[in-house]
Amino acid sequence: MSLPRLSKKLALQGRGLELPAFEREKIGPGILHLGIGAFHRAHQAVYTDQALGLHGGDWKIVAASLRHDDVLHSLAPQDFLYSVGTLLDDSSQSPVSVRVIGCIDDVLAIPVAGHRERLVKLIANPAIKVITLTITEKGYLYDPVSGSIDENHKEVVSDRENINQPVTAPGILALGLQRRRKAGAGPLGILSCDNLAGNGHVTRAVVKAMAAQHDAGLSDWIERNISFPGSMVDRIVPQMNERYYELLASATGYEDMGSVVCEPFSQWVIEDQFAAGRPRWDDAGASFVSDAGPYEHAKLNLLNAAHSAAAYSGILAGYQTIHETVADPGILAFLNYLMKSEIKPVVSCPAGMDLDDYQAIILERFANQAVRYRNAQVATDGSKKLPERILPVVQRRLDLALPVDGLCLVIAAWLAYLHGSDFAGQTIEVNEPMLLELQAAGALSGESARIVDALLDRTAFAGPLAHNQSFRATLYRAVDALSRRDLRGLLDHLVRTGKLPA
Ligand code: CS2
Repeated sequence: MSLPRLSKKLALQGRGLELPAFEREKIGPGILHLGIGAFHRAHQAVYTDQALGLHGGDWKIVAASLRHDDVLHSLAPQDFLYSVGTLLDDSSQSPVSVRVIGCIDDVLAIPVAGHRERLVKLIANPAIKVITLTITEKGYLYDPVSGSIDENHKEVVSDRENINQPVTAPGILALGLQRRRKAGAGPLGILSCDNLAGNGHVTRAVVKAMAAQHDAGLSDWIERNISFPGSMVDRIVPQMNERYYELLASATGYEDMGSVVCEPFSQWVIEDQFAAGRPRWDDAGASFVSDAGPYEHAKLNLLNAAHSAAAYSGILAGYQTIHETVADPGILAFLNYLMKSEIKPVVSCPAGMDLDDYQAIILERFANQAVRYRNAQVATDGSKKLPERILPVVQRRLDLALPVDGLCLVIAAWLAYLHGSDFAGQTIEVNEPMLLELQAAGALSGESARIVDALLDRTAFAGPLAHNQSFRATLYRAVDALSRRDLRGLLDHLVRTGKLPA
């Protein structure tokens, strides 16, 4: 039997769902969001919806997709309503609890003719007071070595040559802010919600670098008028699949092509620096702090680092999902070792947080069987993720002359994953923006030492760490040890001795 489609005409009462507690038509937009993927829909939009229900205010979201138009086509026929399914564990009576989100006002998609111009106009619209971003690590085009935009990236080069037709997020923001300045539309806050250390500083740097292409005055104007609060975001949001669509359809009795699912846990720590005000996200559970740095570091270097470690080792061992991977005692022991012995000693603890508890909660979240988070999803874009998650920890340990064997094994596992097959010879899906560059450099085949030299000498992957001989030597041992393809034996040795085999 075919189900009716979710829309504002569909009666939603009586279905056991949490519904928007505000009158959608009476509230205007105040937030522009770039990157309307599943994470935004299951995280910031949920906080915003809750804050609107409590306090009202013109804070609806216009959300834009920079590369695709699929979210536009799923949400537009539903009047931009969608459902968030929180996946509950086996002990709960129902497998999912559903909340309908009403705070999306409109969706733009750059591939659609005219939408880029609408997006740029919105940035210049005084009603927009906050711009939020989930554009993934690679969307910032940030070069950590120069501390600014990657001037050599082909999209950056193209945006510089066509400053009025930008394709990158920093280019679009710079053009919009130029119009905002001209229109006298006033200050605003730009809030990055991506997994990058110092995400506020990174955003400021790349937007100002693009703005300097317009005119020098624009960069100064941005410095004086635009705030770039940093934030730490946390919620595990698996990709949708048939099973999840069916689960939601049976829980709601309607069809929703824009729905998302997520784990129960959610956290958002935000620096309270909003140049033109903000919704009361704190009443919806977010925390406002003066410095999000320690929270970002703890999250990136414990949760995200362990996620990547689990994903690459899990893939090589033939597992599909994070929860299956952490059910493997050898891999679980490796993750515990990595966090406890190599990461925690050099991560500064945010006030009031116990890192041992944090580690236990992270592993419990990974083990949630209801959340089928694919290893392949975590494994994407390793060249952009590992420099945020693993390399800073390596650097801190080497500064203290501490060994980095387990951390190097994660990097070696990433390189092994890039070969495209697991240790049983099965083909695996590889998503890596630097793949061609790594291949051309010779970092994907041959002797272990040659692979490491190619990675460190001929690519920008490791930044200044490339010159550290102890890092190079340990990475060489890790690549070599892994080339013997005995993952179990290797992890066991490492966990017992704290060392890779000589
Ligand atoms: C994950 C993150 O896909 C990944 O790389 O490590 O998306 C992770 O699920 C989130 O950061 C959790 O907040």
